[in-house]
Amino acid sequence: MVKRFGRGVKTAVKTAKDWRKAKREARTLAEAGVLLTTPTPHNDDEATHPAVVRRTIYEATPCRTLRIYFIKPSKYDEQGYVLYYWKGVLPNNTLTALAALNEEYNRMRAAENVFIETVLWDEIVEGPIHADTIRAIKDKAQEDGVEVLIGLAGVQTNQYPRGRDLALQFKAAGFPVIMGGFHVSGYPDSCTFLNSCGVTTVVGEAESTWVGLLDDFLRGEMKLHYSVTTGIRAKTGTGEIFVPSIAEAQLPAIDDRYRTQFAHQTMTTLDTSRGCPFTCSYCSVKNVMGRTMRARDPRSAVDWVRDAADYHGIDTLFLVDDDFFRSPQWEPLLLGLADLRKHGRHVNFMMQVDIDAGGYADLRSGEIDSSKHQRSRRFIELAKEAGCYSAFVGFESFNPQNLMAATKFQNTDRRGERNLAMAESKRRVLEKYRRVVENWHHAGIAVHCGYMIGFPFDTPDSGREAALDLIEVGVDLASFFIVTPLPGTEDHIKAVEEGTISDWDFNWYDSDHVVMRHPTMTAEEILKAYRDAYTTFYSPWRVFKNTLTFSSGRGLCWEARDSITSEFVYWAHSYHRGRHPMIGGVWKLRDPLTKRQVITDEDAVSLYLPNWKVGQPMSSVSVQEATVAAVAREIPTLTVE
Ligand code: B12
Ligand code: SF4
Repeated sequence: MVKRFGRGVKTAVKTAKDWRKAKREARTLAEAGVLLTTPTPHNDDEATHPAVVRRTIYEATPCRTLRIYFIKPSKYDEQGYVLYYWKGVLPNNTLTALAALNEEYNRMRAAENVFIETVLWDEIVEGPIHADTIRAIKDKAQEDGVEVLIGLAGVQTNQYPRGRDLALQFKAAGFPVIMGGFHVSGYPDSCTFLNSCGVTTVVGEAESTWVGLLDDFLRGEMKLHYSVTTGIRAKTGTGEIFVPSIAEAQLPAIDDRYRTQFAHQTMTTLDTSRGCPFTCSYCSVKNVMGRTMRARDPRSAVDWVRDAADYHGIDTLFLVDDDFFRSPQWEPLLLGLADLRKHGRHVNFMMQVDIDAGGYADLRSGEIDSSKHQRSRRFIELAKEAGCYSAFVGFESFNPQNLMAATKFQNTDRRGERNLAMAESKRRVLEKYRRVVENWHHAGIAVHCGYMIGFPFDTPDSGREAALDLIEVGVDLASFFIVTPLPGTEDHIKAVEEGTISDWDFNWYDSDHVVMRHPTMTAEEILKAYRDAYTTFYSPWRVFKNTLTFSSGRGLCWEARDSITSEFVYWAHSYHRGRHPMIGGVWKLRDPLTKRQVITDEDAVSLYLPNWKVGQPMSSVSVQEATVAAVAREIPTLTVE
């Protein structure tokens, strides 16, 4: 039986106005896609690093054209509507990384009369896709005589329900559909389901699978499932996987049209390395990207930053590497960025690092400066010279029992002393965090920390206590998260084994909701502790003081003060509105046509693909046949009771 939401919302209303709007959007995006995929180096030197998109006069030659829509699905909000904003906070790195792979494909297959167009659609800022948009995409493709492939991109677990609903609607309309990202990469059950509906899944990083997949598609032989089977063998938290080397991988494309959707339009993202050597039990990075660190060629990355500044006016970067301090190439990259500054490109950046990156002053009397400390000292020095203004550091808990339970040993401070009293152990963690914050501040760099609520040894007072401790150690910005058993993590495996999962609706796996039972606290107590944490840290008085003083008094550089002052207000505002700031934006909008109608996979398939035979994985041939058959059908009418 199909579960339905909503009270009398006529989601099936198809006005000519909506249709025209959707068609216009598809046309604009298609044009943007052409610009995106046709970089022309402006002199011979730059022919070697043409990753950055430039507006060029482009002369088309008739060829087989495949228009790929990379769509980043949003999620459903508390009322069941697709969450989206007038302006976003950060452009999505997955979209730009995938767009770059298409550019590379075009270069590789230039002699074969095939051209790939890229269209990026980020639902959180470009608005939800509905039935009329799907029609418009189809009509536009027919008008232009191009083929279309739909790629649902960077789908995280909380975006899976929305991504799945879109995948099935596109499938019903006859499009070939692929889904990639952390959710399918960490949760084989969703792959099995999607494959059984004819949706192709891609597990892991696409750098080594994309060319093969596109070749298969163009031959009419796209498979239902792709994963990385060559490259570097990397350990995970539970076994081993293959991951691609990214040394020579195409750098992200910059789409100027897409950037206009964001509040800070001169900012973009770059992943310079991938993987993480640590084994935190709540995190899927080590299991999807492996524990062996891999980096892009630092020279190409620095050239990319130079081009981004010169041709796109980029002045701020978010290095999305999970732990830039563990990148094998941090030193040449920071030196290169520092050199760019000396040559007039003032590009500032924020980055994510582990606790040890800032741990250099962690010395007791009589201890000598170890190589570990020297490395951290050098790292901070160079980060400052290279233009870093903010370091995101995962503190996650002050309680060493929680850190041990989450196997986040790197944050504890035992120094070989096994039988430390709990009070002493806690004091040491606090002191370690304090020294780390002081070290970053000493270089003028702000500290943004991640902190989790709902670990096994947390109590109803943990939220408020944590916020007070974070204020005491001098953290500039804090993001709080509710502990969530994300598929693909050890925490998820354990929660399933112990039967502690309380909500299987993945829409709520956004670390803003309680989806797992706690050993001692109720869900309400966890939520209250979470709320206490942010209302204490972002109290009206602290917001007022921080704004009035322009974040002064902590030795931060000008760029850090500038960004922390506005981010502090935005973070406070988001939390007070009950939204996680990292899933946020400016001015929330609502499209009544896209109200959620189903929760489970089974209900989704009954609603969107009513005549589909679910359950038996199909061969690639039958997928093509079924897709052709589906073209003849109408897009299911999205009606609710
Ligand atoms: C940067 C980042 C953010 C940024 C935003 C993104 C940005 N501006 O780019 C911010 C800080 C806002 C953020 C927020 C959140 N994040 Co985040 N984030 C990351 C991080 C560190 C890097 C993402 C990235 O760019 N990776 C590099 C790209 C190239 O990799 P990728 O996205 O996986 O894409 C590759 C493959 O998956 C595959 N692929 C992906 N899509 C597709 C599609 C097709 C068709 C194909 C063929 C292939 C393919 O090919 C790609 C290229 O190799 C990742 C961790 C990580 N290592 O990826 C966490 C991560 C993705 N985030 C995570 C989470 C949970 C969140 C939040 C929910 C947290 C919160 N409560 O705020 C929010 C959700 C926000 C949102 N709406 O997306 C989790 C997701 C886990 C899961 N199973 O859901 C991750 C994995 C971190 C973790 N510790 O587990 N995040
Ligand atoms: S939480 Fe951070 S340090 Fe821990 S495994 Fe994940 S990326 Fe690495």
